[in-house]
Amino acid sequence: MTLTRTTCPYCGVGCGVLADADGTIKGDPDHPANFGRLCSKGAALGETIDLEGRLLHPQINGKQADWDTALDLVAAKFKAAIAEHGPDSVAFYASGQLLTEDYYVANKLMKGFIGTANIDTNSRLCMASSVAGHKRAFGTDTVPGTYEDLELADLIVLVGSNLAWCHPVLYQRIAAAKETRPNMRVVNIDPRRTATTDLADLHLQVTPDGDVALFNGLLAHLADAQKFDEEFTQCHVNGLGEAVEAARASDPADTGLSGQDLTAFFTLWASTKKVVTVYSQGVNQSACGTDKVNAILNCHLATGRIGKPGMGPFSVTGQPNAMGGREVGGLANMLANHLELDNADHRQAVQTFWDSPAICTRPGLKAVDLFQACADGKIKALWVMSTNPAVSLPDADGVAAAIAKVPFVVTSDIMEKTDTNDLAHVLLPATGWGEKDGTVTNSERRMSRQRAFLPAPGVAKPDWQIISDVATRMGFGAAFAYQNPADVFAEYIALDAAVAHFPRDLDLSIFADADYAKLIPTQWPRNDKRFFADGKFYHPDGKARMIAVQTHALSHPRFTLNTGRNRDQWHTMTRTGKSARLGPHLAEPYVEMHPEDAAYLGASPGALIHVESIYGRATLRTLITPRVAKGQLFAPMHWTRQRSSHGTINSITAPVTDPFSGQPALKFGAVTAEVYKPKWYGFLASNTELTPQTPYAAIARTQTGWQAELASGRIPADWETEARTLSGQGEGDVSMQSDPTTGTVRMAIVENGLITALFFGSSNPVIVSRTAINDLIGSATAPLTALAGRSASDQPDAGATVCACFHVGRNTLLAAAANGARTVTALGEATCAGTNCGSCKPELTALLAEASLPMAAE
Ligand SMILES: Nc1nc2c(c(=O)[nH]1)N[C@H]1C(S)=C(S)[C@@H](COP(=O)(O)OP(=O)(O)OC[C@H]3O[C@@H](n4cnc5c(=O)[nH]c(N)nc54)[C@H](O)[C@@H]3O)O[C@H]1N2
Ligand SMILES: Nc1nc2c(c(=O)[nH]1)N[C@H]1C(S)=C(S)[C@@H](COP(=O)(O)OP(=O)(O)OC[C@H]3O[C@@H](n4cnc5c(=O)[nH]c(N)nc54)[C@H](O)[C@@H]3O)O[C@H]1N2
Ligand code: SF4
Ligand SMILES: [Mo]
Repeated sequence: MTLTRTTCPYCGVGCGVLADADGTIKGDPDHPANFGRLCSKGAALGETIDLEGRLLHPQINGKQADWDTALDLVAAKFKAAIAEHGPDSVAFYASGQLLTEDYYVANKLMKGFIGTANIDTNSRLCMASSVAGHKRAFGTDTVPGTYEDLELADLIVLVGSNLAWCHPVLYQRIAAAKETRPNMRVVNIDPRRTATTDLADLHLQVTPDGDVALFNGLLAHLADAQKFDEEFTQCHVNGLGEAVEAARASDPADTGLSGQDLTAFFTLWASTKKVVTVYSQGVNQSACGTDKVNAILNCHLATGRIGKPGMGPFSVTGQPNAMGGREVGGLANMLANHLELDNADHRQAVQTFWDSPAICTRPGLKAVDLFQACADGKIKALWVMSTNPAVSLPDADGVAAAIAKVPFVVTSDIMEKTDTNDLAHVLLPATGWGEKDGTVTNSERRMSRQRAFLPAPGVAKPDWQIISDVATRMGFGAAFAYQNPADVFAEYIALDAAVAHFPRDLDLSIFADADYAKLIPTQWPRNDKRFFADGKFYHPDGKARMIAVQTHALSHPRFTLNTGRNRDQWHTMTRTGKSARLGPHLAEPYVEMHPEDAAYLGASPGALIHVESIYGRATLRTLITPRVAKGQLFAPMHWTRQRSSHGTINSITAPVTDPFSGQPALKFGAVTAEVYKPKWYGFLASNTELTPQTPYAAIARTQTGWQAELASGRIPADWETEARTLSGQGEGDVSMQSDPTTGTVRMAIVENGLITALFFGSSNPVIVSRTAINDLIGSATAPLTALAGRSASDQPDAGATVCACFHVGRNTLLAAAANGARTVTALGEATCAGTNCGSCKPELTALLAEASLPMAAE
């Protein structure tokens, strides 16, 4: 079988994948990002390429339309808005999940032809603070690190990064390096304990946003310990004195860490030359995100620990093409190809190259402001591409209301039902991963090809083509006459050559003669060049800048909210949510809460909690755990209104942004919390898709169909009718058991001898094994056995899924551990867990270390 060589569409690690239309997915052993490894999400890609839920045809106001009608309408509406209200009255909101070719074309249409910079992207929520910090320090947005540096380092500092879940293959590479070089040290800086912490020699449970104080403290320590690289700083760095002065002014107590922890960290850092500091959203997504970035960069610049093997700051990108989006200049304050919007020569050069009628002259609206402008009625036509802002932006309900106010909204997506699509007038079907061709750039600046191995479904088209078709209908046909993505790529590389005389870090000359079809993963500027090795930076004087960063007083209300990611879900779940393999690992929107907080609120395990802010309310299952500090709640960002009644966490996050980058502070906000006391809780498993209408509901895909967690303040008049309505199963025989004294009801619906639905209701949170119940759906198990709430007696209950690849549950693992499997390897031999993608290994370690805490849906 010939497998197609392509790249994973999820995280910024950018793993090479070998894929086939029959669903075969393998890690590409020759790809330098992963050398054959894949994580659980990558390994399950085959389960997400079916056409269930796909948008296959254009739609206008909910009705199927042909391409000509839809494209004519989009072009006409954008033209009319521009004619009547000017170019700033229209906006694009794009995504780091677009391919470079798509992104380039969208940026060109907006900035060169429509003539406004009102194109921003979800990278504003993701990488903007790193971009701003890099520019302040280096003069350019340069990520100097490479993955190899992680393996060469003697100390890796992970700041605000849950690498084990979010960049699993990088985590595995570090874990492997640490195994071969046991002297390697890992420090994890995160207000909560995560799967990543298990690899760390030192966990600094910093106070939220205490990072500036921490790295300022480090800089002051390095100064005192005379660890600065005098020669390097004298020749290559400005601003050292002011930065050190500011660092000395900040109070280490603001880190919330003990003197012992601080000393341990400072001396380790000071005494280790090869230090790589990896940072991610715990740094970027903050009201002081840019300052956090510069506080980190300051320490590397002062010690000259940059531009050399095994050392340097390393901002890891989240999305598969976050880096490519930055290259093409997809943000509202960038031009193209790392050129500056506020530089008239740069603008002139781009306009000449594009031969365009216009060029934007000032920055456009950044994401949060863009949707505020929608709310204010200033945006008359909006096009959302490959992102789901009604879920992923702070104050998501406000954003949804703002989108609903825009007179004309277009979305391009691969799925039909999303919270943002629900608000659009026109839906345009895009080809998705496996169906389209193009390039992506990963965290280490390595460009790889995504290649198609599936036909386009329905009449879906690639994004670059959809955008070009609209551009053509707006009268710009000559400049958008691309026949294929290779044409776009060639133009992008040619633009780079045309502006090569401007000093920039971006240099794509290595791709000048590339054979697009055969393009192998390649780093810019050259595979062998190390940025800043020569001490040259990109400020006009060629030097880097240390920035004086100050700490700000933070108020700490009784409860604050931190948000982030789960191991097996991707953002708003439009793709990973389809996979039964990925569904069971944390199957319900939950909130991590410290045991003392649970006691304070009177929340028992499994209780539902209302978490509220001035923006809205979320209702989440408690996961009581000392992983989070007292007063700090943590909730995942993944749940949408499609999958939960009140699980969309951004309903309560605030649109507070960093002053330099405009990136929202999604990790720290004031909230209140109280226990929700419904009259009954329920769990429902079914062989059909569920759309329950109870006041609290959360659905998930399972191996045998769907499951729903339910709760309501109203006891139904008749449980049988209720269960039939909730499961949508009018047919079938019902077996029911109820116990009025405990307030429990159990029901099985059986059709043709097979169980089609099982319902468990209780006045307390339902305690049954979800895995065992789901496994019974579709089986011929006798209803009474099924209603016992566990699997048939010869099959012990596997417990909550830990290993997604082999569907190994917690109880199975605990049993294996009790039988003598005391290492991760031994658990793997006994149960297969962790032996495919390895993403669950940190959880296996935790499970071995202690009988770890109950998962949300247990
Ligand atoms: N499984 C999975 N992987 C993904 C994604 C996904 O959706 N699912 N998304 C991808 C994308 S786009 C991105 S951007 C990356 C994000 O990757 P990460 O940034 O690693 O993930 P997050 O969970 O958002 O946040 C990381 C950590 O920041 C911590 N944190 C919160 N506040 C602070 C603080 O003040 N200081 C410090 N030091 N830490 C803090 C949180 O507790 C959290 O553990 O993941 C990528 N990979
Ligand atoms: N509270 C909180 N909120 C957050 C974060 C957080 O940590 N906490 N993280 C933020 C970050 S870092 C990010 S990156 C964002 C991510 O947030 P979003 O970008 O909104 O999330 P996705 O679910 O990845 O949305 C991608 C959309 O594109 C569609 N799609 C997939 N492939 C294609 C394609 O090829 N073409 C087109 N046209 N569409 C496609 C998908 O179906 C989906 O609807 O969320 C941000 N929001
Ligand atoms: S680490 Fe996982 S999600 Fe990220 S690119 Fe690799 S396989 Fe895909
Ligand atoms: Mo992201």
